[in-house]
Amino acid sequence: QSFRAYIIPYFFGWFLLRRSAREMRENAEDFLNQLSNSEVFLKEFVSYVECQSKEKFDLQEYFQKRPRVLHCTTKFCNYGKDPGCEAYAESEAVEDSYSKAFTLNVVALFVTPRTVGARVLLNKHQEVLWPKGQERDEGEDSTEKADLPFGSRAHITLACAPGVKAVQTGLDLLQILKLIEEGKQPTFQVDLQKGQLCCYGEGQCILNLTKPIEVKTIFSGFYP
Ligand code: 2AM
Repeated sequence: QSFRAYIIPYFFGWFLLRRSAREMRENAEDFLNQLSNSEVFLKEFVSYVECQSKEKFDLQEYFQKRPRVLHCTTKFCNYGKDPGCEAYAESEAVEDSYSKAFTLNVVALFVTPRTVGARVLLNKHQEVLWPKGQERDEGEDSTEKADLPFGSRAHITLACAPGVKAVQTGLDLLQILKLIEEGKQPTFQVDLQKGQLCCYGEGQCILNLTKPIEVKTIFSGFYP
């Protein structure tokens, strides 16, 4: 039996520093407030959510479940139970980057009836920490479909609907990006303060920011 001198974390990722986390939360709040003021958005969105009273639907209340520590997951390990964790943990990229500072670029905010997230565009220094296979299409006929570009799934979960697990945020982002890649045109668009919101049906919308948001982070492991 080989001896390992470290414990594999629950997950690896970039963790937002306090000031960046505060800015990101303010941006998320602002995003939801603006969506709440858009009749065209709400009208469609409400028809895809489960709530008691559609008339009294409140977006901020609906998305109450928010992560305590904002982060961009690179590798989910479940303390070593997930495949490929040991190789990832021992990789040169992880060893070199552990506890180092990174500035991530948030290029879009997105919302679906399940999750709210921020899309992160990785640069080449950050891509070395991104595991392979995260962009795999897990749909029925996935063998025939090409994966989305490497790193497409990178995101920060900002909020989830009741009963929805955080892992859903990345899958929701992939689904939106897939629709865009397939050439689907938005069913409607809304001009918001920070850019144009493009909606692709079933309450899935993405706001491409005219000015990306830079967030300061530390790459580390998370051990709750
Ligand atoms: P997230 O990255 O979309 O927020 C702890 O659960 C963290 O690991 C969360 O941040 C969560 O989602 C992420 N996570 C959980 N299960 C995962 C999986 N199977 N693949 C990738 N990330 C996962």
